[in-house]
Amino acid sequence: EPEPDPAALRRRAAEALRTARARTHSLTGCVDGPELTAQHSPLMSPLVWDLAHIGNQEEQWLLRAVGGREALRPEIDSVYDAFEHPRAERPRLPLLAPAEARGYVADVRDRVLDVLERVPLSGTPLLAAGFAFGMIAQHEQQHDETMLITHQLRRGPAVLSAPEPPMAAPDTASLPAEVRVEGGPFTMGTSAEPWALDNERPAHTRFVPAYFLDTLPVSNGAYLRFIEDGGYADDRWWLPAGLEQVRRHGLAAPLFWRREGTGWVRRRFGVEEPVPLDEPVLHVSWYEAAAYAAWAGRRLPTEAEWEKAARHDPGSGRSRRYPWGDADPAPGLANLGQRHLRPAPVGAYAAGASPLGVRQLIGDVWEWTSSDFLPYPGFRAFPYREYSEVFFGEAHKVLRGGSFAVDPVACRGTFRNWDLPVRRQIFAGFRTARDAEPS
Ligand code: AVJ
Ligand code: FE
Repeated sequence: EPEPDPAALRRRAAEALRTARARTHSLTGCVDGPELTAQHSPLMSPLVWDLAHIGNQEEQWLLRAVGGREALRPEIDSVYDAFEHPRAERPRLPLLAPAEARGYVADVRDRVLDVLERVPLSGTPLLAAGFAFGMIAQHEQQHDETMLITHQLRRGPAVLSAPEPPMAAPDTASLPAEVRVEGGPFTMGTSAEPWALDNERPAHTRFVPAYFLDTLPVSNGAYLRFIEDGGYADDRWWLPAGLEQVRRHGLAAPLFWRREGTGWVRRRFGVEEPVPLDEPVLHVSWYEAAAYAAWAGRRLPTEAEWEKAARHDPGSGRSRRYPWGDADPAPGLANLGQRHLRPAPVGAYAAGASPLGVRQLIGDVWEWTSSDFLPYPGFRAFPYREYSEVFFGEAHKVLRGGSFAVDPVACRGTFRNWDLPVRRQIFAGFRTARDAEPS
């Protein structure tokens, strides 16, 4: 690969920061002050906390650590430290008011753009290829997805709108339900992707036995058959902790669904609509996904199976950046970046399919995998333990592939997300798998 040209790297970093900020402004500019400081759900922060937290992370990493500049507002570090204050207590913190928070993030950004012009983009791991700038753009975009979740939980009239995603491709009904992925080694993770985060590293060889994977994400229509077959009331499909969640909260359908007459409607960003049967199912917990898979006589894919399907090219034997190859995501390839405020129907984005024909691995809905969030062999926490390392273990399950709500800068074939198995408000669905050979 040619050495990246520093001017091009600077442009790419500035563009990633600019894109993130435009998204942040649109998510915080469409509601008034009281709506920004309100807590719309105890599961979420007030939007104004996310806003200033975005600026504070940028100040700590890009102004202070990278730029070596004097701290702008050191006294607010603790208020915006996610580990010091759980989400439930954030509304009672001495938060910057909306106008102050906007001024603060703008001040930080002005100075950061000056830092970006002056620092070398090589020499240290934080500077190399502009990593710290890419990391902070990804951080802002991750909070933009979090803020979109807050908007989804918020009650009241709609304030967001976007064009509809594309329809399913015409060949959808004739696609095979599943594809066979041959057993064998593949390269998982990356050591080359310049802005890959610590948990995606390093590249290493994994052996995966042959398996079958769904061509498409599980649809609302398919999930409805599980509901109508009494799936939520049947102990056979559930892990004990999943059953406990179902019983305690009286769960009978994905979050945001409501029974109306003989059918179901769902609320999406303040608008109720009949549940679209051909859309990937969304807002199910890992337990619900696993229960559906058990009911279907299948299982969730492991994280390695998901990544092999998304990256391994059987033709060349190489692992690529995305299912369609090494090119960056584009609007015709995947539903990313909040361009649409919903997943596209299953079978859309034929051009973004993998070599084996698996569709919508990237974008639309995060996909639950069966795997715990664990470090790869050779993992090293960088640049801070609190991004990934403190979450490793059995408590968190891995999600892959990104949703319509996440920007391409924070989504790739190696990108790893994680959450608690009870989590339902995130933009998560799933697809299923099965062993190819009897074990
Ligand atoms: C990787 C999405 C689980 O939102 O908790 C944001 C990302 N880390 N600020 C989260 C993150 C620090 C993280 N997830
Ligand atoms: Fe954060």
